[in-house]
Amino acid sequence: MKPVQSLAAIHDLSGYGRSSLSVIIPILSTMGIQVCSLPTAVLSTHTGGFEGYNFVDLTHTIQASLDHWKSLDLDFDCIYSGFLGSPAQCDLVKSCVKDFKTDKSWVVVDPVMADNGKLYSTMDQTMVHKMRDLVSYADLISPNYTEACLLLGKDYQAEVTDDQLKEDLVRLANLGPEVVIVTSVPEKPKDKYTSVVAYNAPDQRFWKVKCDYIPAYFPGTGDIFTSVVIGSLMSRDSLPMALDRAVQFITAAIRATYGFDYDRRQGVVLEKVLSQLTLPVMVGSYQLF
Ligand code: PXL
Repeated sequence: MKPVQSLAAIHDLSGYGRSSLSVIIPILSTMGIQVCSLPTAVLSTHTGGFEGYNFVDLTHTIQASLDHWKSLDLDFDCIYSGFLGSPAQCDLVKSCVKDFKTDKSWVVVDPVMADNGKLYSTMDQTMVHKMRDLVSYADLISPNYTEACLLLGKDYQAEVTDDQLKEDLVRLANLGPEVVIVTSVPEKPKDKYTSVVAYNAPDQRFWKVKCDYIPAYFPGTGDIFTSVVIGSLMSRDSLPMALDRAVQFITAAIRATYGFDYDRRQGVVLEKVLSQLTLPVMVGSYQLF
């Protein structure tokens, strides 16, 4: 028996600015899960607001790493992909799923492509198209609302009703995943609330966790959110409990950061709140909707 559960993390490594592997590894390690990294790209900084970043696409290295892992007869309890360095990497993620997924593994695809209605600078429509195919291999996906609209081929809307959201969640689940979580959903009034919604296709239940909107954008919060959800589900929390834990953690991280006079491109001050992940989750605020 393995002493701890293991996870293959297919994400970039950004040197400066807390995102992707720089937050995924500490979060999941703190939650008792071994992270095995398959870097998709190496960047000097993430792409969220820094000019002139150095971007090294690692597409050509991935198959050889997968082959080596295969020769070691590895398997993973979770395969988790995020920021990909090229559209071709979607096929490499599929190959990783084929070779390393067991009956009990979870496949999580966070289709990192865009936020606030805009594609990130390294992303294009080919990536959107390939990502739409990749999500059909996932058990769980966690797009933000902008990415959800891209996957569904619709324009980003700054306002959305609950009925429209439910329709979007079901359409996303119809692409393949059992569980769909959508973050950064606009709520009214816009400058006061935001929410996370989820749909669990097997029992057809819709969940919502409403959160206070803090008027500051911090890159990397999507990676933090999905990592906490994964750690929580792998520790056998229910889906709404995992959502609550992740929302509470993100809220704590943003609150711990917001008070500093600080360059927000660095992301949230994860180091100040990481230990909260070892505490039991507080009474939640999730609801069916
Ligand atoms: O947090 C998502 C993310 C991951 N990796 C890189 C990014 C971003 C978002 O901007 O630029 C390199």
